[in-house]
Amino acid sequence: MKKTIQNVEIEVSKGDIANQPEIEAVVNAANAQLTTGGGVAGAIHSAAGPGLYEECKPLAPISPGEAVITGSHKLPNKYVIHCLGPVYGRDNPADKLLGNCYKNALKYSEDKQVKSVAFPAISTGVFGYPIKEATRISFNTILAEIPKLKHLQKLKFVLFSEADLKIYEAMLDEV
Ligand code: AR6
Repeated sequence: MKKTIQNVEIEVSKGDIANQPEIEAVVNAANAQLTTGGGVAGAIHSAAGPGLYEECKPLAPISPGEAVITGSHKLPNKYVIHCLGPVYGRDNPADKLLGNCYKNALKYSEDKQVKSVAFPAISTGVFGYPIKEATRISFNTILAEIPKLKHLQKLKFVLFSEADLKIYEAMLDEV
């Protein structure tokens, strides 16, 4: 499902964030040490190869809400933007910290004049953020940021399950 908002095409689709060849920058749901792990980070690091962690190492640790940008190594993209989402119930205020992830990721993409970016549902896996609430925060943040971006033409949300996709589709339908 797609919708154009202020000249940026917003797409929600089901898939693997590590397999988005048409996208210039993919976002990683990282851990503080920027090491590989499970979920999104595991998929991104194993597709990118060990060079990604070598590049990440000197940039760690990062705090909840922060982002860093690296090359993509063996991934089919140009950049990886690593965001540390809040652990739900531990890192507060969770809504602000999660919003900061999207905001900082878009700031880095704008700095690099990125035209297309793909986000996973940050914090909604191992970090336990309830998906509906996280979806609302991601949309509110990107809608507030889009008017400030000169280069972005496409923003894609890549969801891993049919259930998560339905929640994102309902949200995109509303905006
Ligand atoms: N592509 C797109 N979405 C995915 C993929 C994939 N390949 N794999 C999982 N998801 P998570 P977090 C979905 O746990 O909650 C890692 O171990 C998943 O279903 O990857 O921010 C890190 O090292 C969920 O909806 O990220 C950290 O320690 C969403 O992506 C920690 O997990 C996020 O799940 C980060 O936890």
